[in-house]
Amino acid sequence: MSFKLLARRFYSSKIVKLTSESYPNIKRDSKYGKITPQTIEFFQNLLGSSSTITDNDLLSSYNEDQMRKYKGQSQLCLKPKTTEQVSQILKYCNEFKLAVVPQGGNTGLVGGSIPVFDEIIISLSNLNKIRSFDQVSGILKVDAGVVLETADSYLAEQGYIFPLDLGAKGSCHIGGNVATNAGGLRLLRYGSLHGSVLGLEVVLPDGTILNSMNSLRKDNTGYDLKQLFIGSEGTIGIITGVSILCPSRPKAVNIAFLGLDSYEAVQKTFQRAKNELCEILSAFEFMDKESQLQTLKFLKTSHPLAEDGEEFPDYNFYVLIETSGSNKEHDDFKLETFLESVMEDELVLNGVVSQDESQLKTLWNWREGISEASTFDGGVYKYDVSLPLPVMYDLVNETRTRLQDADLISIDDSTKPVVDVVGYGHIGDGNLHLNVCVREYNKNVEKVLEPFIYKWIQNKNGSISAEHGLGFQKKNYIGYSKSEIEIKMIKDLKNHYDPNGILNPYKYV
Ligand code: FAD
Ligand code: 2HG
Ligand code: ZN
Repeated sequence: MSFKLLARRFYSSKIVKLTSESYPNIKRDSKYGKITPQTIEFFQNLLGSSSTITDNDLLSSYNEDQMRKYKGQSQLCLKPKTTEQVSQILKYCNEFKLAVVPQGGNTGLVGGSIPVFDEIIISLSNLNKIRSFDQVSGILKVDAGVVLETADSYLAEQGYIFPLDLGAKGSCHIGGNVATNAGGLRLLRYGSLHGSVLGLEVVLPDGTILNSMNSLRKDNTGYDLKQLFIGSEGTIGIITGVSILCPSRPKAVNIAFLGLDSYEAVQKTFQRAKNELCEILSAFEFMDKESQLQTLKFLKTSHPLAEDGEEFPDYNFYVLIETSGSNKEHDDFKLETFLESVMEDELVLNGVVSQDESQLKTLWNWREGISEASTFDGGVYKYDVSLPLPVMYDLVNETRTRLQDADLISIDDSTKPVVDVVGYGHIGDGNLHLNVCVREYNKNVEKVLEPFIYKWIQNKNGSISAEHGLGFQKKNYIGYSKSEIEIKMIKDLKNHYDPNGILNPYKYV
């Protein structure tokens, strides 16, 4: 059910441009120090040579994001193994005003984990131990660098599940998930990390270790400080440990993959699913036809709803419904009754239901694979937005029309930079993923899309980031979703805890 990021085999062979070349208005801030032979020596003594990476070939994968959109010029990547080492690193960097970028699994989609200039990369991948698990309460304590899938497999053995799942789970870190407040595929069931994270261990920019690895569900003693770091995208502290409440693993899981005619029908089916599936509904994801066609190029197998002899079915929208419960017979009956009724009412035109674990995975692939498939032609402009459901899909249509008006889009004509516009997402959370698939990154395309999309969202009282964060991509656009007073409070907090601005500069704060 997850995609370990592959060796970039789907991407164009074009060389990735440096972020500083793509965005020449951003200049390196001269207040930051530069690394010297003494700096390297200090870190080699602290961490050992194998955890102090200076070789350019080895650095390249840390300097580039997986969309091949952002590229930094860091000359140094540090891989601490303990919280104390993270503390020593930040203490030193703060003293010499050396800018740093925390990096988890580097699966982020807004350029937050990539240096813009020569910032030092602090990779958490060696801080990767499961610290403890309590069988009674379901509380898991881990180092920040534990890969999400590793934690979930560990929990599966204990009869528990990690309360977050996403397509990048084979690579992303729990620390990175918390730093981005990742939403994922089952937020509908398990809620946001703001609710399930019970405690954090964080190293502040001056090296202070803040330890609040609580096991308490309830603690009303003043400000809930951990919340500040959930979704802070590495701008105010480095998360080194996470304590999180995990639910019991459902024993019965079903997937239905459905074909529908209109976005209207998608919304009505969602409403019906909530009412009729109630407590067993654990995911409700929607996909448009274009997203499935893009995924077809990537997965290269026939679509689950294709009839014999067909490669691809003819529906405008698709929905994936997951049910999770404890009694298979009960859940099967409930899902069947639901499907019969929505088909009778002609909301759903066709559908398949998984019969075993392998079919379940195949069906999820057609949803989880879209993100990576969208980069198939060379690159992608990604927008991850919260909008009121009734107008959500209008944004996809209007973006496509705008690109057509600018004569920038064609599936068949390879001289046009844009291949297609695809829309999909977590409809249960009011979260649309709008992906503009391009043959190569192109400033004319970017100008047509931005700030148009952000303004559109603001007019509809939406959010310009539902779950991926602001990072580098949306650094200039925070004002479309936050008020001046909110932005001032964010800056005040940043300046208070990071007066030298060493943590993740040039990003959204
Ligand atoms: P990175 O990409 O390494 O970093 C992300 C940000 O967090 C950066 O700003 C970085 O500086 C900071 N950071 C990382 N680790 C730490 C730390 N320990 N302390 C402080 N700051 C840190 N996101 C969703 O919300 N929902 C999805 O469904 C979803 N699906 C995805 C599917 C695919 C195929 C891909 C490629 C990405 C997806 N994402 C999704 C986006 C991404 O946000 C998540 O993959 C994940 O939360 C990022 O974790 P990471 O460890 O890779 O962090
Ligand atoms: C998803 O839901 C992820 O698949 C990624 O959040 C979305 O790549 C994207 O735009
Ligand atoms: Zn998502």
